[in-house]
Amino acid sequence: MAVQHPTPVDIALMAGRAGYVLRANDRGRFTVASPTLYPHMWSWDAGFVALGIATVSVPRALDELRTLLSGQWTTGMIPHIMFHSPSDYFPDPDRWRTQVAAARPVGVPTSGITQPPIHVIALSRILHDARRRGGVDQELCEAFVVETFPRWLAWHRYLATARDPHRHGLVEIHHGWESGMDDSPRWDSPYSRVVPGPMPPFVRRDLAHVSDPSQRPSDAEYARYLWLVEQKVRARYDDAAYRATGDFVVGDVLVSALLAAASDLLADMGTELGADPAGIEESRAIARRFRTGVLRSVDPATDLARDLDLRTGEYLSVDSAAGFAPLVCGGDEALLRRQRDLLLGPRWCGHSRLRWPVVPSVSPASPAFRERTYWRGPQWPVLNWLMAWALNRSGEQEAANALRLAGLAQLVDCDFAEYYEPLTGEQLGSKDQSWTAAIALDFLA
Ligand code: 9YW
Repeated sequence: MAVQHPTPVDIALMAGRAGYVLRANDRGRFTVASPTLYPHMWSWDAGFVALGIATVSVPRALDELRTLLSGQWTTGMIPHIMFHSPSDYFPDPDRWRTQVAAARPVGVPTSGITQPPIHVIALSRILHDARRRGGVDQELCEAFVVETFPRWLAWHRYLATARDPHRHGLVEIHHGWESGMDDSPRWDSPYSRVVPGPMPPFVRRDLAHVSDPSQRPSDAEYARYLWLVEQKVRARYDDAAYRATGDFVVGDVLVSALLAAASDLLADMGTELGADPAGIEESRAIARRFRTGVLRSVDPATDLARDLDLRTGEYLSVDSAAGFAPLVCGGDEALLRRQRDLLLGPRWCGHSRLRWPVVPSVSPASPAFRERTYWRGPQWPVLNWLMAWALNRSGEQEAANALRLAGLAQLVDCDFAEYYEPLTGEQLGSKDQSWTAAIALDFLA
């Protein structure tokens, strides 16, 4: 179906409504991921949210990142959720029990796992905006980069060391939630070896906020997720102790590609602003190692990058959008062009049954594809934004713009849903999702 480009009126309405959503989800110094389903600050959501807010207010965008950094653990880890106030979200701090961890921050309860390192990519977008505006915005942002450079480096160093002790060049995740793509078929094989043991009973709260439970992970999947939390608690959130005992240990290609791209951008910003040369060199070395790891994982038969199950030593071949990790980290021009064509072609965005030619989480041509279930097929606007950003950065402006325009057309109803049914275009999950509104603002800027 041909994409109808948004009209100037659509654009004005969308920008206004996206700004309104972010304003409504603003809790002062942080933004909730969504008003009902996710009433806290999520790590990678905060990165996207910050870059969206920056199109309206650079100081407020920097505050978002500052708040996020206030939850950083002494290991350098940025936790995947910060719980600033009580709510009925589950798993809550009582389930995470991070008080057993020596490295937790003081003052704010957090979860005990991570999410993808999008933050420095967001920061570089914010710096770009701030420089375009000049004046106080530029001064504030440049000062923020200089001040926080060591904190971002510590975050990346944590991923590069504690999460890659054997130097595979792939960041190890200890939970599917750490990938940001909770129930993706990427994790079906490693989760098949996760057998829940005795743990406290639980009541899911997420199902109360959606009309149809099939849009969310199943109860059996949820039990495995909570079992891994138990295993992390038993290891006192020590990465080596978890590695020795935990059921789920996988090298994640998309997290690794984001780490490589973010490390290069950190080094670029550090060079421009006179940061510590040793830190800049360390950042470049991290970028090189993880780019190599991602490129090494590419399956020559499909041209897609593969996660590595570190419990079995096997690469995981699944047609998920994470396979386009090399687009994100770059490093192989010929592969990049092949991935561009693959992404826009009939197995992915150009699939004839798609309502909008927007990146689906799983290829509609794959047997694993399920159009209504969370990360098993639906389109997530942030993923589309990420691929558009990656193409743009690689000099593929035409392809990037195609994703951008299709992404905007998908959002023209201004409900900013969490994810979309790719065949019908129906909104799924939460409405007024902060990161969806944020990427719309960035696409419109
Ligand atoms: C959950 C907040 C988060 C995202 C994740 C997404 C979902 C939370 O929502 O996870 O409870 O399932 O999978 O990527 O950060 O938007």
